[in-house]
Amino acid sequence: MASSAGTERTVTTSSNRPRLARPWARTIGRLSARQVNLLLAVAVGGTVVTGLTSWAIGTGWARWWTALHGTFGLSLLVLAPAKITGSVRPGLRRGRAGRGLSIAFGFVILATIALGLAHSTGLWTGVGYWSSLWTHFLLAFLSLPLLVWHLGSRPVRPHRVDTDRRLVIGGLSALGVAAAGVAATEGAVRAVGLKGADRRFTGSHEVGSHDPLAMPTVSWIDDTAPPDTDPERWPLTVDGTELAVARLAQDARPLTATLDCTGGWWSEQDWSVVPVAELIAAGLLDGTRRSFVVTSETGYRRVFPMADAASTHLAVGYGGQPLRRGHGAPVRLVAPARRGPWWVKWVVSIEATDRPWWLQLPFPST
Ligand SMILES: Nc1nc2c(c(=O)[nH]1)N[C@H]1C(S)=C(S)[C@@H](COP(=O)(O)O)O[C@H]1N2
Ligand SMILES: [Mo]
Repeated sequence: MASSAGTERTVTTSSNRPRLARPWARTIGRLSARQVNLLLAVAVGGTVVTGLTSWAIGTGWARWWTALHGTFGLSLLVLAPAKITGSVRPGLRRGRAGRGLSIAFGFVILATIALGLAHSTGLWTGVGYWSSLWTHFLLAFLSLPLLVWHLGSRPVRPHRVDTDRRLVIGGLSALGVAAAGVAATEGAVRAVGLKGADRRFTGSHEVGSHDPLAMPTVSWIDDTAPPDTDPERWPLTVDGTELAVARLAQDARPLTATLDCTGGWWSEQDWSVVPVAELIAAGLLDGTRRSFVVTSETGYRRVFPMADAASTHLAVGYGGQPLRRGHGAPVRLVAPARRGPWWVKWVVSIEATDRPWWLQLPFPST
């Protein structure tokens, strides 16, 4: 405890640094090193929860989760100076074991935040597969084992004295400053007319709308297009009954819908579709069951609540042309209210099931 009081003083009265002028900085400066760590832990947890949620949501609510995610993320930056004076510098001076890895951990976090800002402002959206948002996610994912190691190598038991008024006020100040930072960044992006200005409510950038050739093709982790996509011989079944792609193509009608990839881009196309509900009406799919599961030729699959039958579609083309292989030819899913991972490509089967849709990984594992 004595050491934390000492480090706390370092922050506010260190002679060779100007006194922190703004009140919010003072409330953060008054925190002990242990309290800064506690707030950082809360902020990291907040970024993970809000980040994954904003990713999973395909509706207007995503906007709030994205804003909250930015706020938690920036609060890490707001707390960073206090972290550096309170524990990084003293730790380095003492020559703590494993400090190399700790420094690397710090840089991974900073790079993650930088990529998040690059994506949201549109200053840099990445190169092909390595979109700034996807790289942001990969680094965040990489930082989690580093975080576990970092915490494990510095075991500190929480003390009740840490949770006082200063902690609450300091934490709220950090979040408040971060929220103002998010709002200011958004405002600046709009004022300057950066690419980030026309992002969708999910935070994604527009790419190749109404131009199928310009729309990216994206596979989740390691899935790749099946070698043979001959529509004549495509083995599509609905509840076990074969359904010819030609028949789908005959019944298809236009639907304008937006594919919004979790990699950070969206694209609107005029799809040619048959709603899953129509398969129920035709007596092919058992609509009385709880859910339906859509499986790709590659084994990739998603379970949908049966209530989604009207808003989920089998697509055979876009922009008046058949689908390209990379875009899921000859049959893919179009699920306008859901994010990219639900738009199963190379669909070979749709089956009714009583398995609840929420009993699956939130994101596909392959
Ligand atoms: N079989 C299969 N379907 C898939 C995927 C995949 O990896 N395998 N990726 C999903 C993701 S994450 C997105 S964003 C869209 C991308 O569709 P596109 O390649 O036509 O742009 O397909 C979805 N459907
Ligand atoms: Mo995606």
